[in-house]
Amino acid sequence: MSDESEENFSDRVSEEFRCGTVALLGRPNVGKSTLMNRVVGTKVAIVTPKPQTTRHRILGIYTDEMRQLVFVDTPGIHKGTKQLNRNMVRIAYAAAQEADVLVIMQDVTKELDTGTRKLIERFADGSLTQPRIHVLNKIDKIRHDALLPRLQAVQALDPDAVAYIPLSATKGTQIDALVKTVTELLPQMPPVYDPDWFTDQSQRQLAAEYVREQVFLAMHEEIPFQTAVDIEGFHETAKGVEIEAVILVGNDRHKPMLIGKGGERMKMIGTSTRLGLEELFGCKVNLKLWVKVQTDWFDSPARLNELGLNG
Ligand SMILES: Nc1nc2c(ncn2[C@@H]2O[C@H](COP(=O)(O)OP(=O)(O)OP(=O)(O)O)[C@@H](O)[C@H]2O)c(=O)[nH]1
Ligand SMILES: [Mg+2]
Repeated sequence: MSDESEENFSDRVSEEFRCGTVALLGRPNVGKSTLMNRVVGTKVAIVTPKPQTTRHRILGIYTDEMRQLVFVDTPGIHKGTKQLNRNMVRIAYAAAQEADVLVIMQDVTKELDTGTRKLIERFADGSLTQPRIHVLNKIDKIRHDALLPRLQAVQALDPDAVAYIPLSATKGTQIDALVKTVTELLPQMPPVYDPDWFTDQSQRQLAAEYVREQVFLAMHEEIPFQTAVDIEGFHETAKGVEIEAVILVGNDRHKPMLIGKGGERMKMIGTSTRLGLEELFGCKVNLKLWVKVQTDWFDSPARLNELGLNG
C-alpha cells in the first residue's frame, strides 16, 4: 500500500483508536498459532499437530476501524537441551517482556500438568507487570461440565489475571470476547502498521515456513524437529513466483527418508506446499526443493544465526 493511503488511514482513526502488542504464550501445541491465524483471518503462522512447530517470533496483525492488535506468536515453552530449543524458549520470554498484554494459553483437553502450572506461576510471579489473560483453548473437544474445575484451577494459580476466556481457536468460538478484552487493555494510539498488513514476515520467510509445515506433516519421530528450510532463490516473474528451497537435515540417515522411494515423498511435500503458497500469494508458484545434510545444524550457534533462529 502507498504511503498516501497509509496516512489516510491514520488520519481517519478516532482518538479512541487502540493499538498494541499481545504476546501469545504457552506450552507447545496448545493452539497459539491457530488462534493468531483465526483472529488475523489468514494463515500467517504454520500449524501442525506436532509440538514445537513455531520456532520464531511471528507477528499477526489485525486491524479494523477501532483497533490494531499486533499478536506476537511465540514458540511453545518447553525443556530441551539442544541450542535450537534453548533459543526458542528465549524467544518466547523475550516476546513476553516486550508485549503490552500477555495471553497465556493452555489446552483444556490435557491435564493441567506440572509444566503448565510452572509456566503460569512464572508469568504470575510479579516479574512481568503487564496485564494477563488466560485462554483455555480447544473447548470444542471437552464436555461443558469439565470446564468449570479447570477455570477454577487457573484462577487459583493466578487470581490477579484480568480475564479467563474459554474458547475454540479452530471453531472460532469466543474469539470476539478475547478481541474485546485485549482491546480494552491496549493504549490509545494510532496504528503502527499499514492496515493492509497481516504479518511482518516476507514472502520468502512465509515460503520457508510453508515448506517446513509440510515436512512436519509428512515426517515422524525426530526428523521434523531436526529439519530447517532455507530459501535460496525467490524470483517474481510474469507468471508468478519461482522459489528454490533447501530442506536441511541434521543427519545422513534422514535424507533418503525425506526423499522417499523414487522421490515420492518430496514430490508430495512439494505439491502440498505449492498449493498452500498459491492460495496465500494469489498467484502461480513454481517450487524447486532440494535436501541437504548439515550435521547437527540445530546445535550450531553460527548456523542458527544464519537461519534467523538465534533467539
Ligand atoms: N480441537 C481443537 N484443536 C485445536 C484448536 N486449536 C488448535 N488446535 C490443534 O492443535 C494443534 C496445535 O496447534 P498449533 O496452533 O500449531 O499450536 P501451537 O501452540 O502454536 O504449537 P507450537 O507452535 O508447537 O508451540 C493443531 O493440530 C491444531 O489444529 C481448537 O480450538 N480445537
Ligand atoms: Mg505455533
